[in-house]
Amino acid sequence: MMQGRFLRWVMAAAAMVPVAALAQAGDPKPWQLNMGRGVTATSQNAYDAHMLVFWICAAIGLVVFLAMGYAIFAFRKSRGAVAAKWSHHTGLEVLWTVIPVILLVVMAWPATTKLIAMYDTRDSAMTIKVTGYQWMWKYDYLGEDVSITSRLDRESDRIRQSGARPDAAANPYYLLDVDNELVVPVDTKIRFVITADDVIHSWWVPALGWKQDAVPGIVNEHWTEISEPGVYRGQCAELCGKDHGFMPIVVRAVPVAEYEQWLAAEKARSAPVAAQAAPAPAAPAAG
Ligand SMILES: [Cu+2]
Repeated sequence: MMQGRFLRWVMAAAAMVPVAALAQAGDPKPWQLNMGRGVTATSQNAYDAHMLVFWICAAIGLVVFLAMGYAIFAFRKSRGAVAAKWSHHTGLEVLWTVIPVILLVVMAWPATTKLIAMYDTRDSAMTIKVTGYQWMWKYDYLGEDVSITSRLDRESDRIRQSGARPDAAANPYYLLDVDNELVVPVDTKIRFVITADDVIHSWWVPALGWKQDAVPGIVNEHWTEISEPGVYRGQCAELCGKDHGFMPIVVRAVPVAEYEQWLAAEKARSAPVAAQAAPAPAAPAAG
């Protein structure tokens, strides 16, 4: 009877919930609702922690609203229901304290382990120094003598200066493309040291799963290990001046062999410049 109907309600509502949370990978898509799964252990850990909490919240919401709906419907005044008069129930009070505590521990335990792993930059295979400038990024491959400056690509810049309305079909990466991409190897633990030269910026590539402030005079660090080759885009995430919206980030993750080739080519390209920049030897004194 009444109970059978209640059970059918519960089952119908439960069937509707999974539609809300579908896993998504890589870069954000237009109208994406959930956070992305990303391409690093850090981003996937964050995604898993988020989904665990999401489902716990969804279950609590479901139980509370169903109980409330049932109470409103079944014990309505028109049916002659009279409110119970009690002010204290030890058993219930213990229950509604203990259950949330257990739930908090269940959520905090994995979240803390993941957070600790997220900040552990030890045993990195390489280090890249990221410096934020108004309004571009500089990447130094430490120990390799390779430096690149990465700024908004010419086409995006031309469109924005022209005042024309950008066309998403013709320029899908409008304001999300750069002249020089940050090339990194996959399956390699890369440490990033992040700072700025003028004002506070923030280096953020959603698919990597973290965002780090770039503060003048301070060196922050983070790490990443990308599992899938691909191009991952991001932006400066700190209001850093009038062109804050025009300093995108493009990370190109390639297989290790391809990265080695790229690095060798970059070294060869920058070597003559370095030689020119070196001070000329002092002329021998005339005797
Ligand atoms: Cu910035």
